[in-house]
Amino acid sequence: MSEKRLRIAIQKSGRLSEGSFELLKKCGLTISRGKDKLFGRVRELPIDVLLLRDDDIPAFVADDACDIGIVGENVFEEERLSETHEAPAKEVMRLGFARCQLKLAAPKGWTFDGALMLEGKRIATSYPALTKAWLAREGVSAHVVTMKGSVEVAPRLKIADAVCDIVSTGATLDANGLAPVAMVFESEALLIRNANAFTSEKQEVFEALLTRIKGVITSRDAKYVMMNAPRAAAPAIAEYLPGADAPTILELAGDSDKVAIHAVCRESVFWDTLEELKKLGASAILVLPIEKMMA
Ligand code: PRT
Ligand code: ZN
Repeated sequence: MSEKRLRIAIQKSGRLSEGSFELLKKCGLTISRGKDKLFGRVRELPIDVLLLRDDDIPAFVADDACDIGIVGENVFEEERLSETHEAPAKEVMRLGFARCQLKLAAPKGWTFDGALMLEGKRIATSYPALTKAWLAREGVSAHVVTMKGSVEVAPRLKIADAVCDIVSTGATLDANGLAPVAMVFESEALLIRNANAFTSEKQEVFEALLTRIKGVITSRDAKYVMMNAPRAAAPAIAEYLPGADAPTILELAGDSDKVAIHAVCRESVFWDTLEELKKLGASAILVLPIEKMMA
């Protein structure tokens, strides 16, 4: 691999890969994959892509095999707490996808009345460092049983009394007779980087990529909102628009009492927002997606 090309590690297939590929695509990057499918080359910028298992990504980035990577915060933090690397990878930014929670869950029959109930109990998890850190914070001494997968079956097999596992919808816990009882860690996809300074060529590519990623993230929830309204209602409407800069207010042709209001809303615009705008006097409300945005 060329020393001049920035190397990014992303998950080959799994819950992070779709979001990672989509992010790179929205940054205007197309990846041509090699025959082995483990290596890809970006056409538009000097970037190479390594497709790995998510668990290997923090170490590949820490060891300089890759410059940057996209990984779940849960995996990143578990690796950081395990202190396996002298110079661990560093977080660059949160990416807002693959959101999930690491939760403590117990058999549904338990009446859980606080973390101290776990004193002396066995807790099965794939995240021993995060689980132990939480137990220490709660002042509880419990036995942590590390499992690579299928953590949710541990109580039924009498390997453990409770589990500490990733939850998204909660369906897996439910199907295994377990209920969440405490939140241990909240996670989303992170962009991480090697701790050492990049060469000037790589730094330039990194900054260009970062600007694009920031543009994608800020425009993701952003909407261009347009509506007509009585001139007198404009200040109240401008105040109400979620995360908007000062809106543009234009007089409507042939009606000096009515104005068109245009604004970029940086936060989600929900149906109840539209209903509220209507109550304030707005009509002909349009909400348009924004494809790209650069500050
Ligand atoms: O093969 P590879 O090692 O790369 O992938 P993997 O199987 O280890 O990981 P993968 O693809 O399942 O998850 C990658 C990352 O996605 C995780 O590290 C989290 O950061 C994030 N993520 C988001 C999730 C989930 N949502 C999720 N629901 N990771 C796992 N799950 C599992 C969970 O372990 C449990 O088995 O889904 C089940 C629970 O889902 P619900 O919806 O039933 O609650
Ligand atoms: Zn994995």
